[in-house]
Amino acid sequence: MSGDLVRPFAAGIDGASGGVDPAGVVSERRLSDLRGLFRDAAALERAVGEGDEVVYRVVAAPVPEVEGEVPFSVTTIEAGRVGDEFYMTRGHAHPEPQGEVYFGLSGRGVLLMYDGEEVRWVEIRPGVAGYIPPGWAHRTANVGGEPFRFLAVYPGSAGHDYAIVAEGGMGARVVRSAAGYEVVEEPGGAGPAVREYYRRRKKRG
Ligand code: PAN
Ligand code: ZN
Repeated sequence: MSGDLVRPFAAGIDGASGGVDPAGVVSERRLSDLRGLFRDAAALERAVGEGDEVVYRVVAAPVPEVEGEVPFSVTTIEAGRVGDEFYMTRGHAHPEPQGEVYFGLSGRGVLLMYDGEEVRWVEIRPGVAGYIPPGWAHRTANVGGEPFRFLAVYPGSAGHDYAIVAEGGMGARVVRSAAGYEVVEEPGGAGPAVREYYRRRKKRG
């Protein structure tokens, strides 16, 4: 494995376009990829029918997701809503309880974190770093009127578990309000199985 470690390099990070140069894997998520995640399923289906636009794009640097490496990527979330809920990422937990750092590049977003019991969130703007401790599932939402972009840096052995968020939720939703946005907790959203999942992983961390 260690023989495959990448050679030293520098990458250009373009906060205005979300580009990474050189780039590795680029992935896009459309509205239809986010079925089941927004509260207003009917509004989501209408939007899928009206063009199924790209909600976010992740451009990764060419660093493999293996132990010892430290992959990094830039996420761009477009501005928009499904019903009252802001465009957001699918959200995941790292099955190996590993931390992660987000760094705001452009626009304004909310980094939502959930350990199965407690919801925490921080606002990310250009120049602000958000810290995700081991054992906290995470999702970001664009709460502004322009694309929200951030750099993510995480251990290569962290892994990504999407099912646990798809099934158990994030304990809260980021929705429009008179003040702009608010984070609304959803008590009882996660069943005991989900709480146990996070509790177990947090201990291992
Ligand atoms: C980020 C996320 C990225 C997209 O790089 O993977 O923002 O979100 P989803 O992976 O939830 O679709 C990260 O947290 N990596 O670990
Ligand atoms: Zn992550």
